[in-house]
Amino acid sequence: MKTVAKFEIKYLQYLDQDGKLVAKKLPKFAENTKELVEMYKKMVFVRVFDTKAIALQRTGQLGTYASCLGHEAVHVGVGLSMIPEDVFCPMYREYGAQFERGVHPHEVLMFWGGDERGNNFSGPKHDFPWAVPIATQNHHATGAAFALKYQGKKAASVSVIGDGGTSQGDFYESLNCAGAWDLPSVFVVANNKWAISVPLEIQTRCETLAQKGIAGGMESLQVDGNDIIAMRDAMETALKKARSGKGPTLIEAMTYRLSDHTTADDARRYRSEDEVEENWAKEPLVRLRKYLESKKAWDDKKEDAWKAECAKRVDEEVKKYKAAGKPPVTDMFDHMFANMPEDLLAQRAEAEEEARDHG
Ligand SMILES: Cc1ncc(C[n+]2csc(CCOP(=O)(O)OP(=O)(O)O)c2C)c(N)n1
Repeated sequence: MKTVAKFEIKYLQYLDQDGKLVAKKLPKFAENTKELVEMYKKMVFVRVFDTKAIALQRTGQLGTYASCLGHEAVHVGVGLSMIPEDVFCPMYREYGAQFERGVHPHEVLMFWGGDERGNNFSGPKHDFPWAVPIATQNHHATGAAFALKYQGKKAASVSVIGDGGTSQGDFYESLNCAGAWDLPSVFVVANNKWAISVPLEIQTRCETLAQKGIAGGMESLQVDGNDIIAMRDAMETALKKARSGKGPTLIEAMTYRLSDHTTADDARRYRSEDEVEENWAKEPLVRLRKYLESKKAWDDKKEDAWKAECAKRVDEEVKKYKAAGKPPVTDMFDHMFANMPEDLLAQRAEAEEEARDHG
């Protein structure tokens, strides 16, 4: 039998878990230590925000919340690589990317507090809101990429999906269209090893999730998703390629969910403490911090001052969230249809009357 096709999946990493450089040469942006300090500070901000959001939920001040603990390098890396004209199609825990896109932390809190006005965020209005049905955002990204190409714009779409989401039909369909039509799209898979309680080993028999992109006919690679330098570098390269008409890319970002799936979950019921501990040693903030310390660009004093500044900023955002007040009850009807169907119009009127009479 002859072989008719072969493929390989490359793995990109610059910093190992001890903050040591493992590549011969850094990408240009990373030669500038000041730039790396800024990137580190952004990840710390996301972590401070995330910790506060969990505290708010635990004290009954927020609905269910999906933590991004451990994912910071993936999301900040994605956000830093995008231009305003690109279109972002997130799932539900990419706060680092969204903050970069101009979404305010209090808008994220509003969303998780059950207030849809949080989805009418301050970021680029062409970005998509959170997609809780897993994998639908990939269709949105493919559609947006088609529109960008059709309009002749030099911009691309970026979606993020989890490892579990890559088992969905929507995921394959969107890759197939993007590949067949050479669309300007970057598909990020945040492989955090768990889809709620389903571990990666029983999710798929594929050695990598990146190879699913090969089936869609696109260049695909794995990246150390806890190494923000690798993440940003891979994203910038893929986006440049997409914007110049050279087609889509799939990036599998290898990371780990250090938190529960959401605040409604208790991950201790299905995963070992040893596994979690092992992954704390690989988390994204520590390795960049170690690298920066080795360059004398960061120390405990700077860390404490920055964390205090982040806490202050986050507290201001929490105040804005609390000051937003209750949304009108009609909000749950008003954002889906340009022309609402008759039965929903009737339900809307009923809800309005109920709210008027009983508050
Ligand atoms: C279409 C659909 N099916 C099922 C669910 C329920 N659900 C919510 S999150 C989740 C697991 C997602 O895991 P993964 O894609 O790995 O992303 P992660 O949350 O780990 O980042 C499931 C099954 C959903 N939201 N949408």
